[in-house]
This record gives sequence, structure tokens and C-alpha cells, in this order.
Amino acid sequence: MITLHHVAQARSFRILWLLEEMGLEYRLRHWNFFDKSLRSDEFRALSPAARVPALEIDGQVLFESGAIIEYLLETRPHLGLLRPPGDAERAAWLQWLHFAETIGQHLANLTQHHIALREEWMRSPTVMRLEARRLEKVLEVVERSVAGHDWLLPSGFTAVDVAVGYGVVIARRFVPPRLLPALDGYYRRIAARPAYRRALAQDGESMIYTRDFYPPPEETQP
Ligand SMILES: N[C@@H](CCC(=O)N[C@@H](CS)C(=O)NCC(=O)O)C(=O)O
Repeated sequence: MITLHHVAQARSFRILWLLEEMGLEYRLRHWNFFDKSLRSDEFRALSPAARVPALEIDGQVLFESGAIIEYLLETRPHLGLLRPPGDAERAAWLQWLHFAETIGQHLANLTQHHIALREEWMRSPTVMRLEARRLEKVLEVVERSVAGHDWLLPSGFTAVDVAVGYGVVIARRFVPPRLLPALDGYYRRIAARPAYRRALAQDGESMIYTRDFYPPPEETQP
């Protein structure tokens, strides 16, 4: 049996959503960012860097969501969610799979500043404004792609829409959706997918993002 170790709203949501897209059976174990349980010996034995996701599968434990996506698709029937070596869209598929983490780095910085750093004096308003702008710039790349077709690859929905799509969903809390209309349409197509909705129903209590939108701090003159 596959077991996914998951924190609500975190990158492990990609794997939860993909497992639903693939129709695989799995157990879901919820963890919490804020009670220090990710630092426990039990969790570090699963994921040495104390990060989610971790996936128990085929007698081993994998961490790193992009690698887990590739492994799942290479080892299970995948209903067209992979573009394997030799496929005309292979290079684009790999590019988007890894671009998901370019989006992810800005989300992580913004999440740290707006949420994890609880005291005002710990935060850098400059970094918060800069990261929001840098996130918008990388989202513009996705915007241009999905303006031409429904999903990232012209041939249709694949697992890279799960990898990047998770970032697009979370990014709406930091970049106003009205700035990127094609991306807003992409988000709506994601939100209408039955597998996405099933994953969302199991995501768990929202502990990281409790507001719909986190605006960058106002610029003030010295
Ligand atoms: N590139 C990794 C990133 C994993 C990662 O940083 N996960 C975050 C949640 S989105 C985490 O577990 N953070 C816990 C921490 O930083 O203490 C992946 O995609 O699996």
C-alpha cells in the first residue's frame, strides 16, 4: 500500500492530487508544520530534510515531489499523464515539471515572510515586495502558455499541470488573479477537475494560509 505523508496546503498536495488523477489506492497520513512533529525522529526517518511530501511506495521511502511524480508515472499505468523519452513533448514536459520549483521558491519565501515569521520586526518588507514581483514574473510565463491552450502542453492535461497547477493555486494568495486573466482561466479549469476536488476534500484543516490574500507591505519613503 502506498502511504503519503502530507501537510495541508503544502507541496505534498501535488502528490495527493496526482494519486487521485491516477486512481491509485493510498493511505494518507497528516502532519503539522507548527507542532514540531516534522522534526521528530519518526518523520526524519522518512524524510531526512524534515520536508513533505514523503511517499512510502514499493518498499522504499521517496522525498522530493518532482521525483515522486516521475516515479509514480514510470511505475504505474498513467493514463497519458507522462510524456516519456522519445515523445515529441518530452522536453517541454520535463521543463514544466522542474519549472514548478521555480514558482515554489518564491512561494516558500513569501510564505516564510508573511506566515512563518510571526513578528513584524523579523520580516523584510523589501524582500516581501521583491518576491511578490518575482512570483508575478514567473507566473507570466505560465500565463503566456495557457493563453494558447487549456493545459501546459498543447496535447492536453498531464502531470505537469499538477506540479505547476499547485503553485498557481497557492500563488493567488500573493499575486492578484485579475493581473493574469489566462492564468485565472487555467485555475478555474483545475478547480473543476474531479480529482482535484477529491484531493482538496482530503487536504485537511488549513493551517498555513488562513487569508485569501497577503498583500505586499506598502512602500514608505525613508
Ligand atoms: N522541492 C521539495 C520541497 C519540499 C518542501 O520544502 N516542502 C515544504 C512544504 S511546501 C516543507 O516541508 N517545509 C518544512 C520546513 O521548511 O520546515 C519538494 O517539492 O518536495
